[in-house]
Amino acid sequence: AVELQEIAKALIAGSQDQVRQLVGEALKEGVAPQEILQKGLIAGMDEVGRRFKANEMFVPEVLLCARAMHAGMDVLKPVMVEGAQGNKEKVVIGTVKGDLHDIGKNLVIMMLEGAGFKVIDLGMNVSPEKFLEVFEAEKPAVIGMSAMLTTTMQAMRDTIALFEKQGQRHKVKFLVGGAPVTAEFANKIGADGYGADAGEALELVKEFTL
Ligand code: B1M
Repeated sequence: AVELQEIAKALIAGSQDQVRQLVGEALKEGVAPQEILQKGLIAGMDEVGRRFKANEMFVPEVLLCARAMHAGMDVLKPVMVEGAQGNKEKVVIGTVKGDLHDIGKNLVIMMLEGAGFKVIDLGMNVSPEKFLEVFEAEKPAVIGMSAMLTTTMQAMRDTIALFEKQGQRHKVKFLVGGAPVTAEFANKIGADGYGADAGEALELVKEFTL
């Protein structure tokens, strides 16, 4: 049987192939995708974060780990979104300007798609102007913004301010999240909600679209 810890170890080692293979095996053995995600992939990335902070790991290695994480998520995704009824409302989501972290955002997308929401993923480094342009074209019910740096969090405020300036703010709900973001910050910048993790993000989007 695949030990979920092995998945975490393979991720820390930055081995895409091994992560892909182990996640596939765990799924075949009937381990729940949520458990593989939490105790395998996220547990591994937590350790990477610890080592990165302690200067025991550096950007090139962390990039490999991020690729391994994505490889594992790609295997889980079809299973997690299986059977979803895709008739729910539209959500536009992106990582804010200046920020190149997309793993958390992609997890939020997986949860939303799994619940049947139609997600338009703008990727990373999304400017306030881009959010507005896509909002006007797509008219989503919710806009989700992710930020992982204390410096890029401010772009969330800029985005909401731009919508206000253009008279569009009341037409959409803003959901924000990412490691440095707090409920207090979300409140301060006038967002409608803060999701501490992908599960909370889904609950809030459900509330917003009731
Ligand atoms: Co960077 N990085 N990184 N990094 N990186 C952090 C964020 C950092 C905390 C590491 C550290 O020093 N301890 C630190 C930020 C410090 C700060 O500002 N407070 C940091 C730094 C400094 C940097 C660089 C500046 C390093 C450098 O170049 N010297 C640089 C910046 C690049 C840029 O963005 N302009 C950089 C680069 C990178 C890589 C490219 C190497 C890589 C990203 C690859 C990628 O994403 N494709 C990377 C990584 C992987 C990390 C860590 C190790 C892991 C992040 C991650 O994916 N976590 C991270 C350390 C850490 O977080 N402890 C770190 C796993 C993921 C599942 O969690 O993203 O938190 P998370 O998402 C969660 C929740 O936050 C929430 O739900 C998710 C699932 O539960 N959530 C939302 C996220 N978005 C949400 C949106 C929502 C709702 C919930 O609604 C819309």
